[in-house]
Amino acid sequence: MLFGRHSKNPIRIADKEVAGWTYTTCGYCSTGCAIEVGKNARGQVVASRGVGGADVNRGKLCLKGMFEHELFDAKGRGDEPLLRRHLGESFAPVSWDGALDHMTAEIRRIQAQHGRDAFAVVSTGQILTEEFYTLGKLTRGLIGTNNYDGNTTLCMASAVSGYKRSFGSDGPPGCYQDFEHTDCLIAWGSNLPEQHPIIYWRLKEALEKRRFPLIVVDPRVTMFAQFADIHLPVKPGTDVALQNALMHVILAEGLENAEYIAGNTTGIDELRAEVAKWDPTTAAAVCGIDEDSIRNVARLYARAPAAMHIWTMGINQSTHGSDGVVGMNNLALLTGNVGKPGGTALSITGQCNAMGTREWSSCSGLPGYRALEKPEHRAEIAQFWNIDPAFLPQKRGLFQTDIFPAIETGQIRGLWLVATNPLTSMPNTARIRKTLEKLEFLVVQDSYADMETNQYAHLYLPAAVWAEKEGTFTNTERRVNLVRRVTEPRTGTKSDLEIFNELARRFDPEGRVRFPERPAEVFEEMRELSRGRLCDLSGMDHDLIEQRRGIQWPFTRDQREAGEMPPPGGVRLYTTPRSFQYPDGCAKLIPLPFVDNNERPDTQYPFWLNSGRLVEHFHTRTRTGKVGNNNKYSPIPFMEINPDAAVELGIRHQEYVRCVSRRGDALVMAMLTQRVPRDMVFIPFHFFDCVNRLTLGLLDPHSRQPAFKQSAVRVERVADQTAAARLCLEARKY
Ligand SMILES: Nc1nc2c(c(=O)[nH]1)N[C@H]1C(S)=C(S)[C@@H](COP(=O)(O)OP(=O)(O)OC[C@H]3O[C@@H](n4cnc5c(=O)[nH]c(N)nc54)[C@H](O)[C@@H]3O)O[C@H]1N2
Ligand SMILES: Nc1nc2c(c(=O)[nH]1)N[C@H]1C(S)=C(S)[C@@H](COP(=O)(O)OP(=O)(O)OC[C@H]3O[C@@H](n4cnc5c(=O)[nH]c(N)nc54)[C@H](O)[C@@H]3O)O[C@H]1N2
Ligand code: SF4
Ligand SMILES: [Mo]
Repeated sequence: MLFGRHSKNPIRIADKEVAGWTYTTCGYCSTGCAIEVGKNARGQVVASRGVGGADVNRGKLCLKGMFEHELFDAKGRGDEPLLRRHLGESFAPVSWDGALDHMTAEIRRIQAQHGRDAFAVVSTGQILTEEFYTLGKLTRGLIGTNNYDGNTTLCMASAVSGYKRSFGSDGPPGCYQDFEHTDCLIAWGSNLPEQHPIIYWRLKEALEKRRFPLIVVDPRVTMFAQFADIHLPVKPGTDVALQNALMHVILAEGLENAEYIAGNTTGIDELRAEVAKWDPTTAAAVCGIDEDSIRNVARLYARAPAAMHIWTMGINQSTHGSDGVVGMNNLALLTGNVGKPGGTALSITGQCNAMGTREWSSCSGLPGYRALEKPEHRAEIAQFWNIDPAFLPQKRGLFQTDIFPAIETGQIRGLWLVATNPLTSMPNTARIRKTLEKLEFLVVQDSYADMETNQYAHLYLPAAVWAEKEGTFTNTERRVNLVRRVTEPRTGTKSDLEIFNELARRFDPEGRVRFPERPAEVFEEMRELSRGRLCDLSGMDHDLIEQRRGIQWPFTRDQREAGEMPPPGGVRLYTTPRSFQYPDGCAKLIPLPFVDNNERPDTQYPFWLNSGRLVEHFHTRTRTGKVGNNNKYSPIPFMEINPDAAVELGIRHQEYVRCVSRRGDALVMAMLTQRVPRDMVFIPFHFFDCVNRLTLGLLDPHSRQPAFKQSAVRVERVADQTAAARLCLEARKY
């Protein structure tokens, strides 16, 4: 195929000779793009393309989706289970039966010697919902440990906690179609163009049809901030102060929706008393946003016929993460902006299936948004699974960020990691190393054997990846999408579902608890359990989901039987009066006193350390680090630093520097850019032994999510640039 000039140096794209395309769903971020993967006549996977008829992406894909087919055969895939008795030894191959027998025996030994909860499980937001559900049944129903959580504690825990506190349940109430209806959008701590490029494209399309104010709250001048009508460069970790001031103006100027508040909420008097303290002058001194801007934004937001918030990690990853979510919910409730077209508080989810794990994994509760704390929920699930209800714990156990400290103290002796790489993704990784060394038994179940945490594993289980498997993902707007199997699992690997099922047979040889083998059958169990719940998907099945290119929940059996087909986009929650999940149907307005507890810059460590992502890479690069076209853009660790700060330190563009915090140091290349203020550096977290050697990761009191975006560092120029370049090149790994 030829592009551009046809005579001189035309751009030539090789014909991939695709013989057939298979429909599936992208496995990177939570946007939920429908993707088709092409195979040639020899059965080799050769191409990816967007699906035109899918409401989410309408034929588009971002840089990651476009090359996703390359990851099946990427370097570093595991080919066989590996075992070693002691960490000092090298791994030896072991059969699947040998591996799973050994794992069962070790779990039983640890539980017998130290109690059931001494074995912990940490999973992910990146496997299929059917796999989450099955892992939950195995962990809660057969293994019986309460120390079971997911990497979502690093990611969406604050959103979950904030939704639960405000609305009585998790579940993002809005959808992408809200962009088409809103009259004002505030985006908090989200770099949408890079992290959710296709949601951003949906927003841009809506803006091209109909102008409305776009307000971006982010201490960095991201591409999103540059594109905004108003950029509020908030001081790190102070969003709650800004939210309180916005509420102060709304209430002081009588811009609230009194009728909605009276009919649908409780707690207005307590909220009023707290926000009375947050006049714009007081708040400006804390959050760094001038009082005129605060008033202007409050009026724009409250006077808009429909107004919405979106947010991502700039809010969640903070010591006030859960409060920041409640703050947006408060603003939405005060102005009656919940459950109406264009009026919502929509958390932009992170991982492809972070929603699936929230709904079905049993990590923080029981399937279908049920709570361990409620006896009737425990009884329902126990009966459905055919287990003794007394076997289930009566309250949730430790969060991921508390499981690691419990390993330090010897309370937890064994750990099973499913699709997560804490040695790169947790804060303060020097501490994580020491923690992992203490484990008597660590199992790593991952599609790639070269992921860093495997350095500390006793047993490695090679899992099939993405569309080598079949099942569903739920995206940001509660849309259940189907991942169809495109290609067989790589030789030597097993799907995560199969691994869970084989373990279940070992823990329950009589087959007392049912563990269906086919993903579609697992989905049928979830369908039954979802009936009457907020996340009701009882009207769906795999084929219908594929046919409709994804279906948003709720979609009930009654709707299906009545012949009511789900609309392509635009299903919302809490659309009728008093339909919140608290017993009285009202949402809670919650006062948010502000506590300033971050590690702040001082004379010794004069910079804020901010961290996050780049469009071309996904997380710890086990996938994008090996895809040529993605890795080319940023193959080595770097840091954004303001040119004025760099001049003072004698640092030139692209020189290597050492970044030092109270925890450790990291070598990075300095990129001089006005994107960061003078007192801040930003380091992407994709690189091993890099930014998370520096981070403190103080925890949010409600969600236990770490404040990855607020630590203090100093920056030193490295004298020997050649040696530094060599070290950085070595560290790039791929
Ligand atoms: N390309 C790509 N896309 C991804 C991912 C990826 O790794 N790569 N990961 C996916 C996942 S799991 C997630 S969770 C999402 C994350 O998506 P985002 O949250 O959009 O990405 P981040 O870069 O982590 O952080 C967003 C912004 O928060 C800002 N921020 C820092 N501190 C504050 C603060 O105190 N207040 C405010 N208001 N903002 C602040 C940062 O400057 C940054 O620009 O992306 C998903 N999409
Ligand atoms: N400093 C800093 N740190 C951060 C963040 C930040 O903004 N700043 N963000 C945090 C956030 S939001 C997140 S979500 C976490 C992510 O942190 P992690 O979850 O630890 O990072 P990933 O690289 O996504 O790890 C997922 C692993 O799953 C494997 N995998 C992929 N698909 C499959 C599969 O189908 N089966 C199996 N068994 N394995 C599979 C991948 O190879 C990879 O090793 O990082 C957190 N850490
Ligand atoms: S936006 Fe997200 S879901 Fe869509 S192609 Fe890119 S990574 Fe995949
Ligand atoms: Mo995330």
